[in-house]
Amino acid sequence: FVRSESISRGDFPDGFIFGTASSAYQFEGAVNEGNRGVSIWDTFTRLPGRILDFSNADMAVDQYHRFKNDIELMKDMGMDFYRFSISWSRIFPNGTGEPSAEGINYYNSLIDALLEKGIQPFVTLYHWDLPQMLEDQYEGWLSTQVIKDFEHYAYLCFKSFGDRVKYWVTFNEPHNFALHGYDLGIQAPGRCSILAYRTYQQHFKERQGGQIGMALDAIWYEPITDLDEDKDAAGRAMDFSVGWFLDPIFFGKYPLSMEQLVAERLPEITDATSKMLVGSLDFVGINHYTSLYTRNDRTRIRKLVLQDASSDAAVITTPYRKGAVIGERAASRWLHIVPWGIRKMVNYVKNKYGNPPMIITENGMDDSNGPFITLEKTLQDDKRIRFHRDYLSNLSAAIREDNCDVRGYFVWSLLDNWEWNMGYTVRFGLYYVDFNNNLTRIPKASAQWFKNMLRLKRDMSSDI
Ligand code: PNW
Repeated sequence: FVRSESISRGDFPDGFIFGTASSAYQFEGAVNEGNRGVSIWDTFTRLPGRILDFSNADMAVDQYHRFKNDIELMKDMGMDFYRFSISWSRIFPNGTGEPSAEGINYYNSLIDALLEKGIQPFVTLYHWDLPQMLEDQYEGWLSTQVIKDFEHYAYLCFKSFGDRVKYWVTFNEPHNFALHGYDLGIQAPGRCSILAYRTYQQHFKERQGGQIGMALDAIWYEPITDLDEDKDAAGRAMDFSVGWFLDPIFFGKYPLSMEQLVAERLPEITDATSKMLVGSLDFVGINHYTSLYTRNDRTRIRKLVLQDASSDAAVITTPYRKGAVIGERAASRWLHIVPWGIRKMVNYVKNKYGNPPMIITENGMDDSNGPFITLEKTLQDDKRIRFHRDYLSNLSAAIREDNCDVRGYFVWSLLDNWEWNMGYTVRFGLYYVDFNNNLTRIPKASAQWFKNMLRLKRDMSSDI
């Protein structure tokens, strides 16, 4: 794989955008302020034993009150964009009906403060925090009723913020929240809505000129051997994660392997729906962190034992091959550092879907937060610097050598924050947050690294 000692902004095309990413529930806090309604994550975090450290995000990193300060941090690093999500329950406390002026005001202030500092907003409409009311009324995403409510909410966001927001992500990781929320039940209670895209197209596109995509969680599945059966297996693993959402949007139907293996559970795509679907995306958002080896599950052993959705594809995934691990681990068990995977990932999307515009909507790694880890060590995060240097080198090669149409890159995340089931136990930030001392933000070495790397234009790169 490619490895460059000195990667910089200059290694990317003109106009390539850099930013950091976040989500409302993980960052905002202030859950009882501003007329915000209850979301399914407020409820879920109260259930016993679901979150490793028994925490919730009532406070999180309090960005609701501190966004001006946080914008300074982005500005200081030289970031072009900020990806955040809107909390549906701030806009519609009951999920639907009358919008809340306070909620709209909050996001207006955030967006205006960003623009004032020259940072563009990149906005996710749904990052997992469904209004609780919709879950109670009709089981949320299990009901087609949610499509109308989501459209209503999306319409209001386009109308209120679309004069200033030119990039929209409809869903963050539909694959993830469908499986974890509704199949495995380990995350708060999938399906997808094209109506939001068509609504935008019909009412706002011409006037506002923005772009809409989805952000897919995309693990790269590498065949564990050269055998055809393992290559096919890796193909199925890709179908059941990325293809599940992109095939309908690009080809108007589910991947063949899904039609063959889970026909009885696939919603029907009528000709009319298929027509609505095709072309309902301006860019493909890719949340990419890691890669796994994949082999054919010849005996369908997983199906016998587990009977979960991930066994449907008849694949076995593993970070190990002949005793060697695919890449060094970050703090999270699922996150192995595999820089070449990002290059294969964007080449896969290029080859299968005709090189659509792609944006890396998340990439990053966490360090752990154990009792023996000193602050000094956490702040000197050389591992994270290597991580971004190596992933960015491979991404740059994919753009320059393989002609992949990748247009931007967002780091997960600006700050350490509340990491879902892991609570506050892992830290993904370029900035350290002191949870014991007024949520003070302290730059890690990686923040300084990004600052240098974003300053340098082509041919100015020196050793970083
Ligand atoms: C993302 N994987 O989830 C979410 O969008 C963020 O909210 C979250 O904080 C971040 O990643 C870090 O976990 C993912 O297994 C979870 O490859 C798992 C994977 C990818 C993304």
